[in-house]
Amino acid sequence: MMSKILVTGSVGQIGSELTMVLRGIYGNDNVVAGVNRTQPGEKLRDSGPWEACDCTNTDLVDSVVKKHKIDVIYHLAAILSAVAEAKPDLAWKVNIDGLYNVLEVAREHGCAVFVPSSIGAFGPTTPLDDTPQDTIQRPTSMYGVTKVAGELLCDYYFKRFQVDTRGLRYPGIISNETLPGGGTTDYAVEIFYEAIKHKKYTCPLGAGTFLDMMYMPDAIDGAIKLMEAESGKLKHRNAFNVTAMSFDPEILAAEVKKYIPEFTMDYNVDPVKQGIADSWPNNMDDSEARKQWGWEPKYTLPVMVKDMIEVLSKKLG
Ligand code: NAD
Ligand code: AKB
Repeated sequence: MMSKILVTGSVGQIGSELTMVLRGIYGNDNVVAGVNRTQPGEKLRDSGPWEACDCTNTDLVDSVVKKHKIDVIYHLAAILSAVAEAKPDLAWKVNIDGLYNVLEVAREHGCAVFVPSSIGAFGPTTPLDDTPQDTIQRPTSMYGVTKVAGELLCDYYFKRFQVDTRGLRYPGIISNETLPGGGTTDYAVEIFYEAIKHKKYTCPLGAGTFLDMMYMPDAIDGAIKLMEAESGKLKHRNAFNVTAMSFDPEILAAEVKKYIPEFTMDYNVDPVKQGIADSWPNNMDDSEARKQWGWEPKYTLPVMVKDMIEVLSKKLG
């Protein structure tokens, strides 16, 4: 049976690309782009259906799911870590109340739900190297609090109501279509725009800050592969550690310099972002995702950097 899919937060960094890939696979008319206040861009608007879908409004989510007979929801609407620290009330409303509403609608209409978690679901007492799939999760950021609660809520809806919830703990996602939405790992995208436009970048995270990262095509493949995986094979559902590379700003800058030799980087450390980054894993162990549903990222750091420079150089003229 062909899936009818709703993507919430579809104009965001991940949604803007995931929606288009889903349309390519499942058919344009079968993938509804859910938007909040921002109007969808031309690509999303002209290639398939779109609907206003503020996840804090249960009736609205319910009416979109009913109208389009949705059976799979990719729930991407969220407030990211740096914005969540500045606006904890909004983060709670969107990341917790919004998720609860989506799960309730999914329960009512029998939808499967993909919900991204994050490296932000870990905290300073987590083992930060080779972070295991099952380990201490005591995050100290508002974003992290909502991500752990979200993982647990999704597990609960599966156990209690058999809602087919699945999720990935994404690391920082690097992409060239839509700018990131206010996270701690945004520097790893911004550096490319600044290097190409101005040949210099001021980094808000200090040298030596190692974090897991991933290129967008792998992030999209992972989400779809997990949603297509045979349910019986999944021992964990919410949420799988997944990573593709780990680096600090110095290593990334050195890689960028290979293409733009005159590029220079200095630092102006943002204490909020640095505090969050220091509490997140340096590199996660994603062997459970590899074992249970065949996770296998394709992009290494050098391949990702080459592609980012090529694509953005064309895009930015
Ligand atoms: P983003 O900030 O780029 O996009 C989120 C979208 O949600 C935005 O378009 C925003 O307008 C929308 N939104 C906000 N409030 C809403 C509401 N009330 N109703 C409906 N939509 C609303 O975020 P993203 O990077 O695309 O992230 C998608 C998901 O992946 C989030 O759950 C995020 O926590 C997770 N994630 C992202 C990254 C990353 O590096 N991008 C890493 C780990 C996890
Ligand atoms: C953020 O930095 O908030 C996100 C994430 C890793 O969850 N990019």
